Amino acid sequence: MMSPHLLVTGGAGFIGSNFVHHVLAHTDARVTVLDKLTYASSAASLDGLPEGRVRLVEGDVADAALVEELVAPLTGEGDAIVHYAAESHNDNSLADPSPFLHTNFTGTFTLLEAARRHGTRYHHISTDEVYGDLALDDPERFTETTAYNPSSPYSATKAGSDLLVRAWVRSFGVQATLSNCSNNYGPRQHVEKFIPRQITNLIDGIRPRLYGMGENVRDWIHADDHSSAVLTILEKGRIGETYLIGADGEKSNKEVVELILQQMGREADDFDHVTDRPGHDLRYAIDSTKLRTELGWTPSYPDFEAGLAATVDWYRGNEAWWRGQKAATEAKYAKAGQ
Ligand code: NAD
Ligand code: TDX
Repeated sequence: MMSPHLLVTGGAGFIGSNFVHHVLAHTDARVTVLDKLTYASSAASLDGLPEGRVRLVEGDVADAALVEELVAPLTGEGDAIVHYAAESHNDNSLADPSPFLHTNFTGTFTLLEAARRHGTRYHHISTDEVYGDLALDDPERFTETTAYNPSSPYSATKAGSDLLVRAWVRSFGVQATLSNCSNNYGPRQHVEKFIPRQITNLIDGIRPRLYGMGENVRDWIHADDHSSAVLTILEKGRIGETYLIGADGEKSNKEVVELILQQMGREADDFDHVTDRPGHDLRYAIDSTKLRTELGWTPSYPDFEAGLAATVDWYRGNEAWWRGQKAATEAKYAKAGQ
């Protein structure tokens, strides 16, 4: 029997590349990565993978002819599309929403149409941001039945793409599953994102930047745990179902900055408050009971502080990976007073 063949979109980005590493280490699947190689990508994130089992195709998920060419051969047992590609940064979506509509919405539509034509198994990667935000003292967390209520252009386009998937399952019988995950951290995350920005700022002697008062809460999960959850859903998930992925990692932004400062040998109050993000979601929190009880998944990084320390070490040891993106990223933030 041929080994399964996965088409991983966005596989040169932070979480997609983590998934490619995970799949190659834990299965015998072959992987084709479809990635536009935008500013957020790094082909170097795919370095060191076994020759002959992974192929990188540079292209756009909204390019119907290219998508057709890549999806048509996925006819074997276990073959699937795993759709990570997206414009992923909220701050960018506030500056210019247009690429978010193109990639997140039209790109998903293009992949779904190909999956429909060929009967291809499809897994859709999404975010907890589609549910909007929670009050700090809300005892409830997000579940699979929480109503959609996105706040930013980014989360609105992700919500729209999720709804397309649900409609294509119901109306056309597309063999799809969905997952909505909380905030990821770990190696190879772009320096525009919160944790790598603060770590690399400190390496450069710049004080960390907290939006507003820093009270906003994010529910952190290591990217490796996100990947193991997605593989579990691909292997055991029920078609048409949504699974929430989270590792009980709620922390305020201020707590995270204080931890990074401590781990990097600085005073815990050595940070600055800067202009808040417009429409800034207050709190995200995931209840992942369904994934754990139905599919038997558990996270391997229950200790956020240990995972964060390993992430700090990774950025210290891999400056060549991020240095090229740092100045332009900070110049963009400086314009926004952040
Ligand atoms: P990222 O920005 O690091 O990577 C996105 C990748 O998609 C890049 O390699 C980019 O080149 C590629 N891409 C962008 N537009 C494309 C297009 N039109 N065609 C083909 N490729 C294109 O993002 P990430 O943080 O790795 O997020 C990956 C997925 O996970 C996204 O769908 C995001 O919504 C979801 N997600 C992210 C988080 C998080 O904390 N980062 C949490 C939950 C869900
Ligand atoms: O310099 C900063 N200071 C700061 O206080 C930056 C860059 C961010 N923040 C805050 C904003 C958020 O409350 O930190 C928190 C995390 O910010 P981001 O890293 O931009 O992530 P977030 O907006 O929460 O979205 C992330 O998680 C969900 C991903 O970027 C999304 O792709 C994913 O869907």
